[in-house]
Amino acid sequence: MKKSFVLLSATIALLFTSCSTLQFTGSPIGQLAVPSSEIIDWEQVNEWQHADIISENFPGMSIRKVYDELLQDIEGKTVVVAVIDTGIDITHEDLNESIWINEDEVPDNGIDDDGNGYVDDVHGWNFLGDSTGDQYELIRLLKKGTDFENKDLAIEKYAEMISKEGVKDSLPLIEKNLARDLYFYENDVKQAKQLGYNARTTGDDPDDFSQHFYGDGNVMPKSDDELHGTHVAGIIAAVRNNSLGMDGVSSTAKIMCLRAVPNEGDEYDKDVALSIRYAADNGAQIINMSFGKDFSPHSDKVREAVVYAESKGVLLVNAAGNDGANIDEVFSYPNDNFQNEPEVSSNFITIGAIGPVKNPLMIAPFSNYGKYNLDLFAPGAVIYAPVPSNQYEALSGTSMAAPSVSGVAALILSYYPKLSPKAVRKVLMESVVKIDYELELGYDRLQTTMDAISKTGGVVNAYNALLYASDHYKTLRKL
Ligand SMILES: [Ca+2]
Ligand SMILES: [Ca+2]
Ligand SMILES: [Ca+2]
Ligand SMILES: [Ca+2]
Repeated sequence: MKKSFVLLSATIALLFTSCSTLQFTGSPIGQLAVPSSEIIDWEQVNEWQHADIISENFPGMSIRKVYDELLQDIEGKTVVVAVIDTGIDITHEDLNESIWINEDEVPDNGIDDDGNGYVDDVHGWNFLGDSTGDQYELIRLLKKGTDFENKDLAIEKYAEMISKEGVKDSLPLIEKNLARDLYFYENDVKQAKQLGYNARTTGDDPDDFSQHFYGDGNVMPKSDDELHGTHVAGIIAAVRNNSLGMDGVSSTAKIMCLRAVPNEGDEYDKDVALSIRYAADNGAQIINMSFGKDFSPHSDKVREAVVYAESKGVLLVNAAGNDGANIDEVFSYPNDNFQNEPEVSSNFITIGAIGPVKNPLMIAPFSNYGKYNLDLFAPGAVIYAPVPSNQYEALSGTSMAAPSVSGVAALILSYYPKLSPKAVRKVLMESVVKIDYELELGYDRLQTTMDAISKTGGVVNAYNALLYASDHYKTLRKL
């Protein structure tokens, strides 16, 4: 039995090297038509995202099936995945081997050896400097006192934020306080909501996009609770089969670290746009973007960066957000379109979250959704992955669903490295496992179907994706 396995993989490897296009054979996984009534075995929940959606009791991405039945010992090419996020613990025991190294940059010599404008950028770049957190964009906008689109909505959202803390002033009074750049209850609300709080330490003007070079090359987290980026990176690329922690989806991904998302509060459009451009200019093939916000004063600049990344052959994987909202109605940024206008590019894919159940509660109640703006779903609730200081935690969010898809995209590019981002997006979308039974949506548990609230009506599936890429390779190469 063992011998035949070895022989088989040797044959496939030969095929791979001789005609350079790997061919996979297998039967694609069909739709999931009936909800399961089986009880979840919570002992088995760690790495449920790797389970086979049909033969196992969790609606995973069939990653184990891929490694067992398709890949075996076939080595894939390295794929660079940029993670735009909080800091990443590049010393983590289960992640350090998977961190991208800029070979042309000599560390810590104060010189921009590769001439890309960033000094000592060995593992990526930190656009936030020493800052540990920031305000929400709506507060930054309100503080400026100028009129902007959706100002009324911003004041309403601010009122919502502070009333959660027990402050219930009228909207006109709130607006009056905002206009004076102070708020009486400032000390009662969280730091990130305070009007006077200015966390930016990089010395640049965040509205001046001509200033590119600020921050530093230290991509590590700045506080103990800054764990988001490490977790996201681990879902994609935690070292496989090393008896530590968990397995990432991809065994060949190298993580380029771009620290641009404050641990609290909202990211700046400029840091996001420059991170996308840095990734595109320095060899990333995929960018994971597990962040988002309701107000984006320079969303045009971010979309320009998305289009630039497309020209450089980079796929962008975007988390849909955790407000349980329809993002076709309540717009969320970044996005590949402005307020439901046509998409500006073909390299952007937006991901919602499912939890570890194959019943009507499969869609995570916090997940945003939208027939136009949400492309597909992926495992994103109770995801066990690395956090700083060699620890591991189970976290939930569309932030965990996006890197699940980035990992699958890395698998595809690892074996089909010549595919364009448009082609990889097509593979991911055409190869979903459709969920074809009634589901409950949000905390109100409204009846819906996955098809009604997303473009594909399905969940990402790595096994189907590799078979699809194999079967349609010639057509895909033309995209
Ligand atoms: Ca450099
Ligand atoms: Ca250097
Ligand atoms: Ca591991
Ligand atoms: Ca879109």
